[in-house]
Amino acid sequence: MELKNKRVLVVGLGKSGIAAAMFLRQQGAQVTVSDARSATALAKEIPALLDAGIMVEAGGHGLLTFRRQDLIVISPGVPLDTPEVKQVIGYGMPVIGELELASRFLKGRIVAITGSNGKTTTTTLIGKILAEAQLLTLVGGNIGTPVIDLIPKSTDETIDVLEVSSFQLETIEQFRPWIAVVLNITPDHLDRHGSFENYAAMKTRITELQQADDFLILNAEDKPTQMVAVKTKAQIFWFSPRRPIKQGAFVHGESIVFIPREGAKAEPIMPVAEIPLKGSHNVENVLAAVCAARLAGVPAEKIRSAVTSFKAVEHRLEFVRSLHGVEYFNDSKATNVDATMKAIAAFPGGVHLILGGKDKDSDYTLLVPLLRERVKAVYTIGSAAEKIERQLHGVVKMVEAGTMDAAVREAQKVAVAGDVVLLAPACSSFDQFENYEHRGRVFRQIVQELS
Ligand code: UMA
Repeated sequence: MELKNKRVLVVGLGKSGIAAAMFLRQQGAQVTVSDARSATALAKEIPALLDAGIMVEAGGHGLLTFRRQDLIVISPGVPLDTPEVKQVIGYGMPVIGELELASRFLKGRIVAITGSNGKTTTTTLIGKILAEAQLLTLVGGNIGTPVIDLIPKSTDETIDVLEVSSFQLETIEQFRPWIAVVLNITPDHLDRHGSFENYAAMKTRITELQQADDFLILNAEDKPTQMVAVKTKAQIFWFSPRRPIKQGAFVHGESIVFIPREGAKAEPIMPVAEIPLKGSHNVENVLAAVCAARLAGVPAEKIRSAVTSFKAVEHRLEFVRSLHGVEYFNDSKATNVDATMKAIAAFPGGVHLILGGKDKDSDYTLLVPLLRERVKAVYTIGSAAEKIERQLHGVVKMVEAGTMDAAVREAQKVAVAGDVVLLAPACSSFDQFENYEHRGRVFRQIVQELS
């Protein structure tokens, strides 16, 4: 991809946009960035960009700025139906995302992980297993490090383990993973994708350019994920915690086993009891990681030692503290209903659940059976509170807490020894926090300060 002297517009000045703009500039492009936020809000970011010779448009996107370009690179958080983006696509202007741009320059083999839930845990775990097996491993993507930032470290020998979101997959053109993983597809981001079908179609794009010498790892227990199998040319490896698989990883008795090809003997990998993470969904994440690691050539004993020493990733069912016999867990990354269901299901009962934030067109009634079975009270926060209260009225005790601080304190008042206070909000965070990490940190701090 020749970028020298090309006029390139980067839309969105978050992590991806800044990384893309700087990279494009280094490649000799004439770069402009455009962001909806005001110059005041971007005061921290703008000076470094100007110093690098990058032009900045703040406080909104100007159609003229968009029309003057040779290429547009959009951040994952910018929808394709943003009016200016839509218009230039209509004129035939090339529009790609940061993932696509990065993948044109990234060296090494790509392991890409997508799914509605479990992406970050599985990405981190695969990265850890490969690194501990002495493979040159880079980890990035939706997990927090823009893929572009991996380019300087990537070589023909590296394995680039990338968490990829539906937002990033929406704008790929040539992105072709050597190993692709689809963990599950459950409703999420419906406000952006319009329907579950559109969202599932975006996730399916992960395998669009895979060929017969690539691998696709799929969840045999998740119907929408099974549909991805129809769309691939890659060799499929399945995983299941419930039943035997002909080619892939599954739980056999008390152990995880792997079958490298149909008809081959099952290789024992590790006892399920040695997985140090809470929740049955994490067994699925480990099974997916086992498939990826075996396909990358990592022997069973190395996988076992890396998994057994793995610690829960921050904000994913992260244990915060125990106070007067009440345990506090931070699952701020539970930004959709399915993730919240998995979080509740990780506990036998006595749950005080903090729910709410920015609604994503979600159906909270899906929580009803688990709320009845395991939850003592729900504490609502954020702008989705009213909808949640309406949908869950009469199901379980509801406390309109409003803020995180009030929610934690109200829960502390009534929780008794053996109970769990769980932040698993089923919503995005952007109404009250910068992002889910910020929300998780605020929760953790409030909990640490309880006496
Ligand atoms: N913006 C505009 N115009 C718009 C919309 C947004 O200018 O129409 C601007 C905002 O004002 C802001 C910037 O775009 O300045 C934000 O861009 P962004 O939302 O793409 O955020 P980044 O900081 O670049 O972070 C992105 C991912 N964010 C999203 O997909 C929303 C991060 O995933 C990712 O870690 C990062 O790139 C590095 O790859 C976060 C996420 O929430 C964790 N992902 C979703 C999820 O996991 O569910 C998909």
